[in-house]
Amino acid sequence: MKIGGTGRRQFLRGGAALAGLAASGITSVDAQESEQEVAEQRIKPYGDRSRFETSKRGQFPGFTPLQDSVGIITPNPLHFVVSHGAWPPDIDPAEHELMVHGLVDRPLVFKLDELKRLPSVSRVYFLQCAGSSYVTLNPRLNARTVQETHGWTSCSEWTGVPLSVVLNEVGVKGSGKWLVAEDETLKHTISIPMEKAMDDVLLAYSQNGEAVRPQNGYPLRLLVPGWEGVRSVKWLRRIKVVDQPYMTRWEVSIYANTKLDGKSRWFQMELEPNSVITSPSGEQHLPGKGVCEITGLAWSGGGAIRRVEVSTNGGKSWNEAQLQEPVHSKAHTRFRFLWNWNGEEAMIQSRCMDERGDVQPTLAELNKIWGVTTDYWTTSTNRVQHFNAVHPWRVMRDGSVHNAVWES
Ligand SMILES: Nc1nc2c(c(=O)[nH]1)N[C@H]1C(S)=C(S)[C@@H](COP(=O)(O)O)O[C@H]1N2
Ligand SMILES: [Mo]
Repeated sequence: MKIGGTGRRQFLRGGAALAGLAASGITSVDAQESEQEVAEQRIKPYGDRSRFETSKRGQFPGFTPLQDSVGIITPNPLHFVVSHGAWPPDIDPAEHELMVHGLVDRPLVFKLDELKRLPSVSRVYFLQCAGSSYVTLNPRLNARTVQETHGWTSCSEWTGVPLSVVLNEVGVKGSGKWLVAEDETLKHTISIPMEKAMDDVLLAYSQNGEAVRPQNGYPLRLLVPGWEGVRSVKWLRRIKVVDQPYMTRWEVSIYANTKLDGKSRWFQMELEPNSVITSPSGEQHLPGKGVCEITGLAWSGGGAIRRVEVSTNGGKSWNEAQLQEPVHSKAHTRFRFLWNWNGEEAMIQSRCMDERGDVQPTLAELNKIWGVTTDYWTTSTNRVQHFNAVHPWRVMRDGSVHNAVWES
């Protein structure tokens, strides 16, 4: 017997017609076909979440809903997004190229496929916008939830080629001390010192086991671990090795901190130790007194988190929290502390220390470091970056939780 066509559909149709299965009481062709469809509906070739799950990024400015976070990995559809006025370009990976040139021995253009043939690594790293506290710091914006106070930080397992592999391939000349990275939209260029480029920077094409998503830089982005997010250029298309930083738009404007004397601090690359309690957090509600798990995230551009402490009395005393293992360097670190709430008003907060011994400051300590008063953060007309003060939440007797950052 000859069965027409090669597809499964034709096979079923041909086979059934010849055998007369329907007549013999065996499942009919149509039934078999719809079973196939039903199976696809059940399994879903590309899965989606339950209709009861509604966690989402803030509409603008794309904050990760940290209050819903568990563990350390941010789901890709909830990774925060900061794109300066740019729509994600619609890049065909088969067409995409990365040019590496400038002060090098052999300028090269890599197709994406060629990059993927080079040795790759996978690493868990956080990504955070240095302006993460932009909303926290602006009382007019009245940030209430941890999504609004800290939502410009996320954490993923990134896969890609170490930038050092590609730089060694092109051969950096002795005079090549910096590089300038440029994106496909031509709206975002940034300078990165050679030392960091050769250390742990990735040319990342994958995030949490799938291709980096368009909003986050598809098909190729830089991932500059532990440094302010602005350095991690999305939709990367060109790297030029140069002899000095290029003072590009973003590094000398909003990603600089203007101090009280009118001078700006530029190139504040590394992100300081930071942590926040994600649950219970602003606008959440404790069901009643008794056992309550306090949990949150800690991270530092200086390396691995060594210790996190939780206070439930406004910083008068501190308790050591448990860290989720393994602790990755320059990654979100989940901490947990079991609290027995007595039903009275309480101020809860966390602070962390990284492997260098750097400790997250309280607001008062941060003010001292900067030589400012709290007014500087709240009324400054200049955007202020790198705010990493200990963040308190106030728990009321009715179980409601409120942002208390300006009370501390
Ligand atoms: N091409 C391009 N790259 C970019 C940006 C951008 O606007 N365009 N924004 C930068 C900033 S300020 C941050 S904080 C991070 C945010 O990365 P994400 O949107 O994947 O979270 O990307 C950086 N890379
Ligand atoms: Mo940013």
